[in-house]
Amino acid sequence: MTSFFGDIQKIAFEGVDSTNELAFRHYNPDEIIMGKPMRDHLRFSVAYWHSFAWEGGDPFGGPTFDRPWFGDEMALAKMKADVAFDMFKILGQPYFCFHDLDVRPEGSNYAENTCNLEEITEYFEGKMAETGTKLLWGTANMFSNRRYMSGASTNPDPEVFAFAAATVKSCMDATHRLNGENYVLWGGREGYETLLNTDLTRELDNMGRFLSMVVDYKHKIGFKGQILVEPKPQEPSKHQYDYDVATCHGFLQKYGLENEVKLNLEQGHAILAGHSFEHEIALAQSLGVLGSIDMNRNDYQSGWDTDQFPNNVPEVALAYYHILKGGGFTSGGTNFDAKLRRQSLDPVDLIASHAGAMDICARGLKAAAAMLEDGGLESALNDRYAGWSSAQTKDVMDGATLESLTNWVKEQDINPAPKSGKQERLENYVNRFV
Ligand code: XLS
Ligand code: NI
Ligand code: NI
Repeated sequence: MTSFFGDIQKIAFEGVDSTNELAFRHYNPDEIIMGKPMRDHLRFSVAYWHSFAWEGGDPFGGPTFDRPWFGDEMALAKMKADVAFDMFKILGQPYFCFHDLDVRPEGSNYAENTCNLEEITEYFEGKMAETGTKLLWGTANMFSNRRYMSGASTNPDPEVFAFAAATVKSCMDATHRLNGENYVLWGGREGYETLLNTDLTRELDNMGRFLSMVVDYKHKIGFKGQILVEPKPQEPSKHQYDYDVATCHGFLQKYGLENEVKLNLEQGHAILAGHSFEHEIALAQSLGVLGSIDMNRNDYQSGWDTDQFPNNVPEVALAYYHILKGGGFTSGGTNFDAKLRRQSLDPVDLIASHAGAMDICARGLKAAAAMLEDGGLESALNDRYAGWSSAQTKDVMDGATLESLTNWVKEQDINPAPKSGKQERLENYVNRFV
């Protein structure tokens, strides 16, 4: 262990009555929920970028964090990895996620970038073997460097498209080598600032072509992980092509990728798109493209993607309700795409924020499982749609036409009576569990 976290010990489950700030009150990894340990339902992951690469800057001020590994040398990248894996040991979460840029020094060209990434990948291999921490997903940062200011796969310059392709190849190779369970593409600058300079049709076609190449390469190297695209409506681009679940699904269908690519859904992105998180999860579930989640929350007043740690149990409970209802994660998990506030300077803040978030998710999961086991929401849903299950309705609807239904309405003198949607009663029901 490095000395960064001082004498902080591995976080233990102490039960709901514990007043220890650094203990789990709800996350009991071995506890069986609906036939499976909590650990395997939640599949927690730490995001390398927010916890170890982000320096605490905002649009009005520079770094606030003072971390001994900030800098551009390989030795510092390794120190950062040492501290990261120390934190993974303390938290005991099974997974982590990274972008190439989070983990390796930026080189002066593609060859140096790749060489640096390979060196760190090898270093990670040792650390992962030693700690048992696994890789939920890897990804390429194709939005920070100025070469990507007009997009990566949607850049008007084919040389940038090629550079991005080569970069994704190197990150897929690293992810494959580390047995990553998914590979993510978030299109930070795959969008536009103004239509005055944007050929939208060409950009979308290029994005489709790029993603097809990613899928082809996955099969070529025998990478068994799931390819995921992460929807977000805007920020940094004014308008991003991967707007939300519905938009991404339409895009995947248009380019024939709907059976190859799933989605990584982020709480804050759902809110930015004007949806609730459970809406995005339920829709992805329904379209067969739910892959994984980035768990966080936005500030409810500012309207920015503030990537705060989750702390709203009812919201988290409904998210897991839909995940569990759909059978739970397969390759996906709960990645904390969340960062400290820039005033939270201390090493212990990094630990407490994650431990608290893990506890919130565990509470949400337990509430979700209790609701599913109780079956109240399911039976209310079945009642509401019961008309569609009757033998008579099935007969009438089978091959129905506007004329046949008109005849039915006339012959039976159909005169429907409105029924209550019971929203408040259902909300009260949910509140019994959260
Ligand atoms: C940014 C995204 C990013 C992705 C990975 O808003 O959430 O962090 O998850 O590139
Ligand atoms: Ni985000
Ligand atoms: Ni994200």
